[in-house]
Amino acid sequence: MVGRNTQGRLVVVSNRVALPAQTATGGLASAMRAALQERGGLWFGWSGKVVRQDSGEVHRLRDGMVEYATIDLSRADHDDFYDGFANRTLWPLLHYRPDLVDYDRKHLAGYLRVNNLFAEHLMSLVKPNDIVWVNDYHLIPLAAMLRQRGLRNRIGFFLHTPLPAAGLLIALPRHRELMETLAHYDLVGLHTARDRRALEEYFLYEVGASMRRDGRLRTPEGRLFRAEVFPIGIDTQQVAESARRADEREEIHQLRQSLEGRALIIGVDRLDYSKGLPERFQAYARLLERSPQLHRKVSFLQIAPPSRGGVPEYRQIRRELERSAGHINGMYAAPDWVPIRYVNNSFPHSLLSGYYRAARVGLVTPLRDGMNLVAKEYVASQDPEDPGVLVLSRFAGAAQELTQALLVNPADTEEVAEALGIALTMPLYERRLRWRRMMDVLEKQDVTAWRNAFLRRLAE
Ligand code: GDG
Repeated sequence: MVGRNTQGRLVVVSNRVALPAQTATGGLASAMRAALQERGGLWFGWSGKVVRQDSGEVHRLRDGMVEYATIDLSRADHDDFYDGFANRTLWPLLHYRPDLVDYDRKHLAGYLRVNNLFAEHLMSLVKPNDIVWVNDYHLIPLAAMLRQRGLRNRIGFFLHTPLPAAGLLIALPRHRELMETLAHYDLVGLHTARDRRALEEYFLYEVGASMRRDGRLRTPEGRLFRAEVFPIGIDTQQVAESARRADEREEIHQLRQSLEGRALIIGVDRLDYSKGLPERFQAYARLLERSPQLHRKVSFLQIAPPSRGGVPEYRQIRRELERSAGHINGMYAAPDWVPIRYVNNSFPHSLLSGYYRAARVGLVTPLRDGMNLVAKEYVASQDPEDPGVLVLSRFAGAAQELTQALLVNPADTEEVAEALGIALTMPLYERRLRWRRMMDVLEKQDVTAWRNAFLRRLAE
């Protein structure tokens, strides 16, 4: 437990808030919920609702020691801030896709407007001793706006996406106005050493900051802040337990039955171009092309719940994948065998872990990913006696920790197809060995360790 009662409350700020009645999807939501339940505090963010006329009202809800405060967004704010600058400008930039960056001053204005709105509300919600933890690329300038209004509290920031090298960041028009605001935080957390180096390089060479002996960066204006690596983890024990229990469920029986002894390869991703899905489908097709002996012996299940449907690039990738899955099935399917099962639904976590456990191979091949929790969930869900094999992109933050996975370059179709072949035939003793090493890492660096490490550092 971190410093309960020694400081004020924890105030978590993120674009989306997981309210008590909602199932917390993803690691961020469950990590924050656990932290707040442990020490009490406040979670502030967008309600998820878009309204015609923003009433300025804060919706408040209390659940034990945790208070939730959310605001609605007007249509214009939502479109410019969320669909616009956050998801059409920053997301592609941070995922090394300058070709997809759509820059529009109107969107930037909306982004700043919503950050100002957040700051405005927070000023009346935050108490003097509270510690404030801001999350993700939607809210980069928030600390600067809070400082401008006189807030002196500890404020930390965690970036859940990768951070590309300075050479790429400068492609963003007016990048300094945005990036420099990071110096208003006391602590900036990133997933990997590469991301931290990118941040340091940017501040040293673009901003003209210097590195102090105590490891803090000092901007030319004299602002001091710290950037450190905190790789996010999962609730390892809970995922393992839920996978064990899922084995009893009807849905898992049905899946196993439908496989008729075939080896299952599984992929689970938000439908997002950063996840490398078209390349993954191609690699699977290449596997079938070069290994006729595998026909009818494998099945690839790709679960891909749609996300950010308001952004054109996401609608396009959805169409592209439908075509590709149809094409591959058309080429290879037999009356009694469908090579790709492509599912656009989302499933409760309790079921997902059962699906992971039923799969001989976890195929996680993002082109870029801050961490990738699916890779970790896949490993934690395995049966220790008969674990599956993880095929993992080198460009996921998780590859820094899960070095016993079969690491691949997702753009190299041949390499991914080869790794799939190796995974499908890997002997049991090697599978166990690799799995144990990865599980050791996941047990030690779980989500509680991540959160405590960040908060401890921020409180120092
Ligand atoms: C961002 C960063 C970073 C997926 N499908 C379903 C479902 N999921 C859950 C997974 C997992 C989570 O969503 C996805 O997390 P990832 O880490 O894989 O990816 P992003 O959503 O892009 O997350 C990423 C993360 O933030 C945390 O810092 O690792 O790099 O991009 O937990 O299980 N959950 C449910 N049904 C689904 O169908 N319930």
